[in-house]
Amino acid sequence: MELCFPKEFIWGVATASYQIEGAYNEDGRGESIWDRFSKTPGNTLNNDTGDVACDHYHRYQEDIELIKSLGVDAYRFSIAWPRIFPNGYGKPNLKGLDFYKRVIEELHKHKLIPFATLYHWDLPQALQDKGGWANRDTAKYFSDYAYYLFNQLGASVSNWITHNEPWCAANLGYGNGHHAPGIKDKKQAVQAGHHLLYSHGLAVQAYRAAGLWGQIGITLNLSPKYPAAAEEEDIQAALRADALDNRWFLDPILIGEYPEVIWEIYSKHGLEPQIQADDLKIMSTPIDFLGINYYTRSIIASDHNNMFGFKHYPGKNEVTEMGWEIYPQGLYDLLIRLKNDYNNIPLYITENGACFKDRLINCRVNDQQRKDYLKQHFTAACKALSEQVPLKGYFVWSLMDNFEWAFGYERRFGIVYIDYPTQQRFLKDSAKWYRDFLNSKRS
Ligand code: IFM
Repeated sequence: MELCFPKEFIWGVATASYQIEGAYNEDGRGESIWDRFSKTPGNTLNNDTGDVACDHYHRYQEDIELIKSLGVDAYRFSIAWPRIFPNGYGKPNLKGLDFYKRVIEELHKHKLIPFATLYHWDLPQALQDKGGWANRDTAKYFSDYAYYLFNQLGASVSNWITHNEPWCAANLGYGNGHHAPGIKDKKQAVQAGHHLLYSHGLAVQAYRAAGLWGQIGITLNLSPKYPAAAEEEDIQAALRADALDNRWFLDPILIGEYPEVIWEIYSKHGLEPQIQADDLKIMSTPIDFLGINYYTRSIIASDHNNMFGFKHYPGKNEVTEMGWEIYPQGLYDLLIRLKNDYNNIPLYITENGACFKDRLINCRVNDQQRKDYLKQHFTAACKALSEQVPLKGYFVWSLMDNFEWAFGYERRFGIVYIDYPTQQRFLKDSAKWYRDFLNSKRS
């Protein structure tokens, strides 16, 4: 397998600010929507919050040493907007900025390449009080925040990701309310999705205006859709599901249009987003790469009781602790499809990994299933690479167990185990396997 990954291929691990940092009220950090949401009883499993999380804010040096010990090339992390602008805009908080300067400095000291995500869901609560992503002004505040960071950090960070999974930020945050800010309003969800993509375009333009030499892209959660049966109805249903979940985000960015089939359905129900003349042009400002978060596939059958005319079917394979079917072939299919449909855009897998019930026994976590999961997905990526897919790198989600949003700390995705009461870190067997895999490639 190792033979098919070129020498310059970038291997990494990924995390996100609210999931690991803790220090929720230190050094001038403002409140985020996730502070507010997780502190509202009943919103997260066991009412867990990110107040302490992995205490990475205080332990970042130890954590970066750990990352280095894995032998990876790069580290993907996110920047907490409310640490930089506690109210979303206005006067920057230099102590917050200084934290990320120190993280980046430490990464460079260890010869690790930083990949910085600007938005991984921790919107300043002050902006939510004005309507959050459903308010168009938030897009402008986002691009100002981005421009500030490009100027402050752009000389030492050359890989930028505007948004992580805008599908989730819009649909889970404003549609079904499972995520912060916990709003259940389909119309707001569609509008929020539009503003997220519009803010992405503005941020890419800001990056170009800053005259920097690095690369910028966006990360989407993508899940290929397969018809439940080889019948026309299910095939059409799967295409609609793909247009709704994947193309609704891919096409505006990479082609400059929304898929018509979904636009029509939204319009019929008065749900289409309000858009202004140049929005799609701005949203499709050329990017340097597309980030893909891949975890599973979907199986789709036709269902006329549903607004979009489809329903989900369970898969036949083993599932992870999240209930997500393990389907590495889906990663291969997705990579091939992105290459073909989107003009060879350079790709990074910015997240791939799995949640299992881990047990720490005598300082060891034997997570054979996670090892298998990673091995199978690496193999799928390898197969795609051998078919000329322009895949440039692969980040395992996650470096360490962390706050898994509405599922709190019960769901573990890390290759490093966190013993939360002591904050001790333990390499799981999957981390050792990943380290050995990387070492064998280099020897
Ligand atoms: O933990 C999340 C991450 O924040 C975004 N992508 C999916 C992961 C697992 O659910």
